[in-house]
Amino acid sequence: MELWYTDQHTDDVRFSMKASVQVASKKSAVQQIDILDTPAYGRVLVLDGGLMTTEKDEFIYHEMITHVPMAVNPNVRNVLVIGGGDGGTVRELVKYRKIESIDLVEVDKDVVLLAKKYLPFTSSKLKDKRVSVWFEEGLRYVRGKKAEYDLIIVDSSDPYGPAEGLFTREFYGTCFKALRDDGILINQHESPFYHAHQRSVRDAHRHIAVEFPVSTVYQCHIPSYPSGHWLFGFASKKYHPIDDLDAARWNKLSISTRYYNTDLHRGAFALPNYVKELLNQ
Ligand code: SPD
Repeated sequence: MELWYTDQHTDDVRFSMKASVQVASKKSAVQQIDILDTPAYGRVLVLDGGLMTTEKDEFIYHEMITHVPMAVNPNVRNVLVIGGGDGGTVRELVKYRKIESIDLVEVDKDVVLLAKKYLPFTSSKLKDKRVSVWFEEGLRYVRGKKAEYDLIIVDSSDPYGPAEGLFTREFYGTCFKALRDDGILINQHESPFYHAHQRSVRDAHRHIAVEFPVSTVYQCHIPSYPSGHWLFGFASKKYHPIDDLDAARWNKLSISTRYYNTDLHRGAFALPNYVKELLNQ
């Protein structure tokens, strides 16, 4: 008998991958966590039935959420990652010697524990001495922080269930206060493609644009995510994502990446018309 995992992308669209074995299954205090081995996508992490990350294409997501802001602001020293308990974003951040501290705030301790055990490459740098892991709700953690961070990365799950509060105007306002004067906020911004997700994309963009003087989105292709067309939000108090990109300086760092490069950085901000219309509605 064959085992298949299906991610429900919309009421009318499903995405299935064959699985060879269910490696872990746990009902945590926050959500149902499953880890499966699949021939096509390697080991995959599933939260409450929804696909979060796969060994095959996680590099695209984690490189794009990290290196875009790091190539724009050379002075990043203190970083806050909200969500991201699998460790993929931290793995990319620790490539920068200038970063002094990374606070990872993950609501579900079991995600971190299971990632350490079953996703060894993705979670490999959670033990870096610059990393502190806090098990708390992101919104609660960031409330009351004032000008502490140069970069906040919101590496959340989808905008319902445990991550709902991370797509609200209140949350973006607290992030603005927690950032220094040249701070950057990056958030995973969902897919603009299916009608079912467009409202959350538009609302998130609208809420962020109220708080930050610079606010736009950039895109990449993540095959295992709904429609494959994925957006990230780039919001900043000062830096423009392309005008302030210093490609020569970033390339001199010789950071090894499989997806991100500085040509792609510029191109990622060139948006299809349907996305521009969605954001401007
Ligand atoms: N629909 C899937 C969206 C998941 C975004 N977050 C993934 C977390 C990987 N660190």
